[in-house]
Amino acid sequence: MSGKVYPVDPAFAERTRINADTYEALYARSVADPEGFWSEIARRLDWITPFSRVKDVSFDPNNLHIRWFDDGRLNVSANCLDRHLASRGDKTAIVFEGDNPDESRRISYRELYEEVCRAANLLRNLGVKKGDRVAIYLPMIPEAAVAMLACARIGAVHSVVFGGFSPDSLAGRIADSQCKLVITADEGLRGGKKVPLKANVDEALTRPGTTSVETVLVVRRTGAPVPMQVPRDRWWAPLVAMQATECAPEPMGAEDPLFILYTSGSTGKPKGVLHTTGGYLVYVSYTHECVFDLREDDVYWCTADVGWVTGHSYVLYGPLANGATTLMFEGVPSWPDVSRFWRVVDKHKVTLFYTAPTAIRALMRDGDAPVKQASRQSLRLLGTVGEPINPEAWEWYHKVVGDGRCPIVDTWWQTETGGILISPLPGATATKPGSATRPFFGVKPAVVDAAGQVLDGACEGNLVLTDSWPGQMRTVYGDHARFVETYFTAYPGSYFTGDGVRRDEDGYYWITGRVDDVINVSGHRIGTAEVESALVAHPKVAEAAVVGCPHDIKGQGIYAYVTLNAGEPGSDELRRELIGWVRKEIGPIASPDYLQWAPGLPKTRSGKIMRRILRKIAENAPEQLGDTSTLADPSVVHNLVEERLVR
Ligand code: 6R9
Repeated sequence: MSGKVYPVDPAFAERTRINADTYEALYARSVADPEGFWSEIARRLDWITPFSRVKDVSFDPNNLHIRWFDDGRLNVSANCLDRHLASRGDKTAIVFEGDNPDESRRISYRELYEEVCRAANLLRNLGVKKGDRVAIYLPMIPEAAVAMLACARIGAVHSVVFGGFSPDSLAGRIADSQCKLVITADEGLRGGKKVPLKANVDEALTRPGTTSVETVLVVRRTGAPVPMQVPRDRWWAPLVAMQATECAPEPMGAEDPLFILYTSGSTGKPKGVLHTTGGYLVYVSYTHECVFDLREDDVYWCTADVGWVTGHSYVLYGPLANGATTLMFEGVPSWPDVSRFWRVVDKHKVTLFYTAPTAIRALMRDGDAPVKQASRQSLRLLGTVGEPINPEAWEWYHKVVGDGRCPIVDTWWQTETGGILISPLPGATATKPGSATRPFFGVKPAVVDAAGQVLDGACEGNLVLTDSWPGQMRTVYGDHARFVETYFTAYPGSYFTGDGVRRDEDGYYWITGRVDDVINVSGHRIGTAEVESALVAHPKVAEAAVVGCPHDIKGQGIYAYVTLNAGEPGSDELRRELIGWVRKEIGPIASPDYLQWAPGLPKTRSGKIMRRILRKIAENAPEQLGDTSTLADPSVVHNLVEERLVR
C-alpha cells in the first residue's frame, strides 16, 4: 500500500455540484431518510404516472422483497431519447469508433430516436410483446444500443450475451429465459480478427431448449456470406428501414423487468440477474452524473462491452438518460497498436474516461511512450471498475495517462448492484490509490466477520449492505429461491456481496477481492464450478478442481487441477486439447492459464475438495498450506506441491 492521499483538486471542488461538505450532509440525509431523498432524486426522470410509494423493501429471507417507486410508470427509452429531443436533438448521443481506426461515426439524439423507433416497430411487427425475452448477441456497434433501447421501448426484456461467449454458453442463456428472438450480426470484428457470431447462433439453436426462438435478426457488419435459414433468419437493415420513425413507448411499471444479464456465481450455472425499470434508471443516471461530474459538453468514454453490466449501466443507460455524448468502441486497446486508446481520446476529444485495471496494467507494461504519442489534453477525469486496482497501476494511470491533472474514481459495484455503490466523488473525496473510498448516497455498507458479527471502526472482513438502493437486482430470473439463498442467507438481514473488504481509520473501503468461488479474470467473473463442469465433460477427464491464482495483467488467472481417467497419460498435447475444450465450451475468457495433472485431489473424509490447499499451491505458497491432517489422503498434497506449475 502506498499510503498516499491525493486531496480533492481545488478546481473540481469549486465548480462541482457536490463538495466534501455537501457529500457529508447529503449522505447523512440519504441514509436517515431514504424515502425523502430518493423521491427527490427520482424526479430527474420523466414519469408517465408519478409514483406515490418510494421504497418497499425487506431483506428478511422469509419475506424478501425489493420494490422502488412501485406504482409509478415510465419508459426507459423515452427517458433516454424522447425527452432530449427538444433541447438536444442535434447533440451527438453516440460516437462510434470502429475496430478499424479509419471508421467512426456520430449519431445525434434525433437520429438515434428515429432508429430506435424503427427497430421497436419492427420487433412489434415480428410479434414481440411486453415481457417477451430477446437475446442480443452483437459486437460493440450502434445497433447493439439500438436493439437494447428498442426492447426497452416496447417493454421486451433484453438479455445481452457477450460476443465472446461460445455457442453452448449462448444456448444456455437463451434456454434459461426462453427468448423469442435473437439479434446478432454476420460477424464481429475485434483487433482485426473476425468473430463468427451468426455461425455461433446457428450452432446454439441446435441445442436442446432453444426452440422458443422464432426469429433471428442479422445485422450486416463485415459482409461475410452467412447461411440464412428461411423463414427464421432475416436481415436487420432492410426490415428496419421499412418502419415508421415514430413508435409509442410502452408505459412500464417501475418494477417491470428491463433486462436480464447472466453472471457467474460460486455454484452452478450462471444466474440471470434481473433488473427492473424505475429504480435502475434513477440509480444509474444519478450515479453517472455524480461520480463522473458530468457536464453538458463532456465526451464520455467507457471502454466496457455492452455484454457486461458496465456496458449496460455506463455505456448506455446512465449516459443516455443524462443526455450525454457516449462513445462506443468496437476494438481492443492493443490494435492496431498499444496507443489506440489515447489516439481515440485525442480524435474525439474525450473528457471522461472509464476503463478496467486489467487494461491499465497491460498498457503500463508497454511503458509511457505509446501514451505520450497522444496529447490527452481533453481528459479531465479517469475512472476504473471491475477489480481491485493495485496502487502502482493507479499511480501510473494518474501520473502518465492523466498527466497528474485528472482525479481518479475507483468505482466498486457488481452486476447485482446495477450501479456504482462505493466510489470517490471527484469534487468531494480525497483519494487513496487502491481504495474505492466511500459509499455513494443511500448506500449502507457494513463489515462482518465469519460469524456475522458487524465490526466497528478500522477492520477487515466480508462486505455486506444493510439496506437497499434503487438499482439493486430484484431476483434471479426464474429462480427466486436461488436469489434469496445466494445473497440473503449468509448474513440474515443484509445483502452479501461475496467480496472481502478492509475499512481503514478514515472510513475508506479497500476491496480485497472475492471471498467465494468466483474468479475475477480481467474484470470478468468466472465461476470455478463452470470451468470444472466444462472439464469433466471431456471424455478423458475423471475429476477437476479450479481455483484462481495471481496474474500480473489479468489480476487473477485460472488454475485447473485435472485428474484423468485411470490409465490415461497426461501429455502436453492433451493439456492443450483440454484448454481448447474449455475455450470452446464457455468462451476464450474461461481458458485455464495453468493446467496441472493431479493423480489425486486433496479431499476431506466427507469427500469435499479442499480448495484452500489448492489455492496455496497455485499461489506458489506451499509453506502456507496449513493443517492437512484432516484430509482423507494427505499424501496427494506432496505430489501436487512437487509438480506445481508456478514457482
Ligand atoms: C461492475 C462489475 C463484480 C465484482 C465485485 C468485485 C469486483 C468490481 C471493483 C471490484 C475492487 C473495484 N470489482 N469493481 N473490486 N474494486 N472498483 O465489475 O460487475 O462483473 O459483476 O463484477 O468485481 O469483486 O464483486 P461484475
